[in-house]
Amino acid sequence: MILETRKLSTYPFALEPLPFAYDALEPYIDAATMQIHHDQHHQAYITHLNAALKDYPEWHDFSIEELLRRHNEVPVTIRQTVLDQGGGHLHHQLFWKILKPGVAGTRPTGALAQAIDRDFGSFDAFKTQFVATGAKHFASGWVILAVNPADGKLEVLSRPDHDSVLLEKKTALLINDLWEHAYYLKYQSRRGDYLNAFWNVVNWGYVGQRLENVLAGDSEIQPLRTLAH
Ligand code: MN3
Repeated sequence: MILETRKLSTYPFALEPLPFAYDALEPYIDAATMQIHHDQHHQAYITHLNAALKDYPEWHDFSIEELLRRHNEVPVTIRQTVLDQGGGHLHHQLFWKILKPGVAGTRPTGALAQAIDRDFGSFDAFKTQFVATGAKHFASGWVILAVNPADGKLEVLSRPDHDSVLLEKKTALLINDLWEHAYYLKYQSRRGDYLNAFWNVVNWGYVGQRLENVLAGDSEIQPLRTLAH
């Protein structure tokens, strides 16, 4: 099982199945959006990423996190593709794990709840900031609850396109997709309604586990391997 997971995490990258049915997040996220978003948009990022890497076997045993963090070493001919399509793959892979049916009304617990109270004042204040940051973000991108592994501090930010906070040495704990493909079929221009509905489908257990992993020193910000070449 561990080997399978590791295999999925390097070239050729593969689309993992959704861990629930397309309609499982109704009425908050509709089935048609989930199917198109996962099967077509996420698959397209993976297809383009693999196509770009195909002729560069020296990069085939790197995880997507490593490829993004080392983008300045990736051949310039595929560098922007790795950032764009690879960032899209990384973000969507995380996004599907953050979503969960049947969790409306749940909230963070443990270390995550404490960190949110410490850095935002309260859970409600955090949610307000997350929604406001997502609502005012111009055009496509992501709204992100990030942690800085250096000091454990949480912050809410937004980034354009598929720009990953890994490049800023931070770890994304919770993300929401601000691209119109994520909400337009159901919400059209009402991005704020989509952002508020999101709270009904957040897997707080998984988000909390991500923070605990970072606090235990097991973050995606590992020291980079020394390259052979
Ligand atoms: Mn998307």
